[in-house]
Amino acid sequence: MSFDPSLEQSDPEMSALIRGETQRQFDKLRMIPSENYASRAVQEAMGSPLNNKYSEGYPRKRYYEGQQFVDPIEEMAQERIKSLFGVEHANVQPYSGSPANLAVLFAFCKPGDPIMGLGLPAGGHLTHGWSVSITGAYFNARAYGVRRDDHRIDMDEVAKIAEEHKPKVIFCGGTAYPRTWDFAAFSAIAKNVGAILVADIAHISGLVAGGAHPSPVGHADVISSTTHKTLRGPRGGMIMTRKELAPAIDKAVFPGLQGGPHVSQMAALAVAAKEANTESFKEYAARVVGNAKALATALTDRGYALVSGGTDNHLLLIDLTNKNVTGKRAAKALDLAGIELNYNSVPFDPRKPFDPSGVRLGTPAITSRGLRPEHMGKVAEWFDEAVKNEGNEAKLAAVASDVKAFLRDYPAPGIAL
Ligand code: DSN
Repeated sequence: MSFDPSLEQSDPEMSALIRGETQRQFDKLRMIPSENYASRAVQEAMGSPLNNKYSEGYPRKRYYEGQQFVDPIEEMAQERIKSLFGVEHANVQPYSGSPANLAVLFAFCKPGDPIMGLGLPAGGHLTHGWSVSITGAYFNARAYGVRRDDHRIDMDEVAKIAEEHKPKVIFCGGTAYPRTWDFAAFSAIAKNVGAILVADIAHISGLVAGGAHPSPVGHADVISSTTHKTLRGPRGGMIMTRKELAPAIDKAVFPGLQGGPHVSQMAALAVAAKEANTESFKEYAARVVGNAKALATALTDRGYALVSGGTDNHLLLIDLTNKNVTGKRAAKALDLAGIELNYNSVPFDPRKPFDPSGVRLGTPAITSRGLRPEHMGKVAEWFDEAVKNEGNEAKLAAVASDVKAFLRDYPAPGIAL
């Protein structure tokens, strides 16, 4: 063995697991709406000796020496994110979306302060004040929901709760809301009650960057996000804001919540932001939405009940009650059939979250492989075959083999086999 063996030489067991996962990502229709394929360039930036460096502080104000290359790396990530989204300030240090949201709360609230967010069962995120999260345990959170008839956020209800609860922070954004966010309406409500409006665009940041979803810039006081979903960057988080709120955000991230930033993650984010600031990324973002809409139509034609009746963005939420299968059983059957998604609660779900009525799926990853709206009829057909044949392992394996054969012609970014 050489002084510095490869992973394959040093740890063949782990190497085999990583190879297996890489092949799995190539062979399947990956339709978890929060997942994607990061490019080879993004992955190269993540897997480098940047991993070895500690850099507490911010560029030009560090607590450790040896920042000759790290400072320009972080500055490059900040500048590229600012230019991509058109914001005054970007903090690129949050380890992911959950710490980003906790940092925002730490910046503007004291423990016990009132906050508001979309409830988890209606498609919100845990970190917007749901009871089992630290954000629900340490703050006095109230949730708004969606209407029973059309599954859209009822802005009158948001305004009413805001007036009663007087939140310091209002979150908008979610993980299973298939419709456009009305950032201007949220901003008016937040201003009326003196709240900080936080737009968590984790799911849609690539769509916002690519112009396929309205931007919260100019409406939200703070914008939080992950960087690995539709944006196709590294696993990570970021917070964008105006100049006057920047010191509070920066102080809350470091030293408030985190120690040394992950330098590889910041470098990879800079690479992803460069990739996203292109015409081809704009086309990608538009195609993500076009594919989701085409898939929604194809599934509706096959009798599937889409929450809210369709989608405006990258994701679909399906209530499977009329198909006599639970979300969990369907998700497991679909996985065996080569279609990877997740079971998910639907609004007003009578079932428990661990075995809910719905499934959630989306088009960011399959669009990264070059699938187009004309392919969505086929995807819906495979989806339907899998759901109808839940429990029939031979049939599900046959679908998986068709899916795998089809995908051979569609290269996956960042995957070399
Ligand atoms: N896990 C993410 C999602 O799937 O939406 C949210 O944090």
